[in-house]
Amino acid sequence: MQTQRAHRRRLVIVSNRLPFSVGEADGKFEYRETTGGLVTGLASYLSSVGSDAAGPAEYVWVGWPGATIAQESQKDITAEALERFRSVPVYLSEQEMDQFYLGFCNKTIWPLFHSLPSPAVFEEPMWQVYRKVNEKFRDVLLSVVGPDDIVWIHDYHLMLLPALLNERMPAVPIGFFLHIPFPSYEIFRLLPGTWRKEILDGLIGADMVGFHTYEYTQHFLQSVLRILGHGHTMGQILLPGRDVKADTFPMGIDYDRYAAASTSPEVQTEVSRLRGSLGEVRVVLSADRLDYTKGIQNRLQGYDLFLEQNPQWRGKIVLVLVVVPSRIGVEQYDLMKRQLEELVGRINGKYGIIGWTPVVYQYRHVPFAPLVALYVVSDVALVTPLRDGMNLVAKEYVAARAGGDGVLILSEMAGAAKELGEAVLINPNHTGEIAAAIAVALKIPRDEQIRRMRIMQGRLQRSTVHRWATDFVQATLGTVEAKKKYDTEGLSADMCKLLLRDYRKSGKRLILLDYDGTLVPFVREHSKARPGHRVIALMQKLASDPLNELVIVSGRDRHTLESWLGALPIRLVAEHGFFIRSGGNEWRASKQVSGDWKARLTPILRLFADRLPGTSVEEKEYSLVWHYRGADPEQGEPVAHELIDNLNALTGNVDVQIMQANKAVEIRMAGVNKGTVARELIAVGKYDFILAMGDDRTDEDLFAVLPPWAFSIKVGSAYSRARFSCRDVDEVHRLLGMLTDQALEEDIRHGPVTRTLQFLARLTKGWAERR
Ligand code: GDG
Repeated sequence: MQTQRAHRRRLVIVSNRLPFSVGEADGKFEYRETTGGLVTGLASYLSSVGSDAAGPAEYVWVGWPGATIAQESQKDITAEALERFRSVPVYLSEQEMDQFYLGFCNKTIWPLFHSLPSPAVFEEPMWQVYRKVNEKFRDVLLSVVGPDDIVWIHDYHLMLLPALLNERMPAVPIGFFLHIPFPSYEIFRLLPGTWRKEILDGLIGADMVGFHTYEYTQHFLQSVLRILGHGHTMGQILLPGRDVKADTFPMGIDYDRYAAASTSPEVQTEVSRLRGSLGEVRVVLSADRLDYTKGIQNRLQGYDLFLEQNPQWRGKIVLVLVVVPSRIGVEQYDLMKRQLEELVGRINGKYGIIGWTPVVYQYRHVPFAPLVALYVVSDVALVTPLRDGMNLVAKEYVAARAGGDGVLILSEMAGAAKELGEAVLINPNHTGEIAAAIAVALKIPRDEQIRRMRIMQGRLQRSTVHRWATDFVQATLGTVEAKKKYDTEGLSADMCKLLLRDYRKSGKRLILLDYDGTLVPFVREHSKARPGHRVIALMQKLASDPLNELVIVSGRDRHTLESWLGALPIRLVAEHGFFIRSGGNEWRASKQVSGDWKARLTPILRLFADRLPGTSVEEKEYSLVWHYRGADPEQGEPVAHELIDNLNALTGNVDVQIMQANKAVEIRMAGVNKGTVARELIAVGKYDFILAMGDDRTDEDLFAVLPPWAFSIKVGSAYSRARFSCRDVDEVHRLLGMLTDQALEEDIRHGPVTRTLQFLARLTKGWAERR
């Protein structure tokens, strides 16, 4: 199913629905263009794809074709979809659609993400199918996406897809945009543990994750921090080997299309027809898909209350209630429709008189021109969702008000409220507020209506859907540069070959290794990071080579190092260089100092440890550490800054240094660091090979003093003075394993190096695939 390839980047759009639907009539397939928000919204952007040299050259759309298609017909439909709609269908069975779309998407994610947890169901079979369908999308994408393409995945149906795809095509830039709100952590965590983790892991498989509002972006980042433990800087989440950016892109509309249509002859004819049938009344418009999140019931109740409180308006106002059929077959929606109709009937029965019906109700899809005509005839638009990702109807109403009059009543729970502050903003949960807002709207003088409308129009005119899509695609493409950053820093097969060759050639080697985060992974309790058999065996092997001088350079206290590594014939450096022990000899201090300051500062650290649960104080001979790895992930950083401020104030004339380390604040003697020890060792050693590995800021001191030819390797991602970087502790082990591999040694000494090359290929396989 390989589609045509182009030289310039192609944009691959992925969404649950394709821009067309397939149906069968008289044994023949019929294709109908769909008019959903996304399709219509993107149309103007897609029509310009190819015209901007910086953007993609062409596009293709991947998604579900709107019906279950028998296997024997799929080939023909695939061919026609590509030809006519630049689309590649993902075929799903009825059962899959039932569990995936009607099930997990609409019964679990939709209510929960709209902060309405009570209708949400949590059913394992639905989740399993959700996963399976995301994998099906991935499989289709693997046959469509080329190495130069950019992929833009849309919405809550496909939240696992970014990671599934990134795993297989790590070099392809992936953007993900969520059209609905991202809920607060308290709501998101209602998802079962494995699901919520997998969903977040799925999303951060993208290079760019976009949301409509700043609030949703923050909610997402908070969940990523609290559930996955990944912090961020200005929305940039640093992961081992790659960065992910979360950012806000409020979706706009095709402003000119609505503005121009509103004065077009076609719409004007429709407007006259509408005015004729509605009569001399003020018109309030309500138009949305049938959905409980849209707050249609509250709106009707608010209107009911308005008519009750303002009898003078009876007979002079009409609410045009357009409900667009949606999710037909989902019980909850069917029930809601019945309830709505009952409510409309009640209001009409309560206030209606011959010649005046308070609510004019329509349950059907309204095509573009009649919809714009409704925007044009309505004095007030009543948009009151209980929660809404953005809400484009509100924006379309504003765009269609060519004369500048008209009042928008907008729920503050819609994303659009962030941009449309000049509307009459209401809380939709309070019927009284809705009723009062209608009364207020009807009294706003025309001048004031125009003033507010013009401000909103100006804003929407600038932030169009075209700009939204361009910004998003450009931002995602920008991540290609970020990916390159890791390319050049990472351990390549060539660098490994060089390292191995230099190692073998050399006659005297110095190997400097940090302990925590380099040789062993971090654990919540720092006293529990004892080395396992693998580490001990590796150290033993390295140390047994008489050409090697192996040094563990740690910030830990000497007693811990002694008890964990003391049996090995290696050099130990404790407290960041303060204590040194060579081979089996005694420890010696590198500087004679007084540690009096400790007695004064320990109580402060203890106070902070009491204040923030999960933190602890580590007392060493010449340093003190406050560890906060076990603390609430959001509170750790700010409390650490507060502690540092306090300590700085108290240590102005003491010879100590206050360091922010990896999830720890450390106070230690000034003038001694890992670099000072390394410099001493290098000065006396005459080494012709030096390897240094470390993950922490304190290791930067070490990297800084090494000769330029030394192999310095930073473990993990972040800026570093090291020449190279590797991903994690596991890669450190593999690299050290490579140095001590006997078979390779033989190989290199005695001839064909095929085995070495095979080994290197294996070793660097993971690295190569990631880039
Ligand atoms: C989701 C989020 C977010 C087409 N036919 C009719 C009709 N349309 C068009 C409207 C508008 C679109 O459908 C509806 O968009 P909304 O934004 O109002 O709502 P959702 O469909 O729930 O869309 C939402 C959006 O994605 C984009 O990210 O804003 O928050 O839930 O363009 O013109 N509209 C009406 N009658 C029709 O017959 N009223």
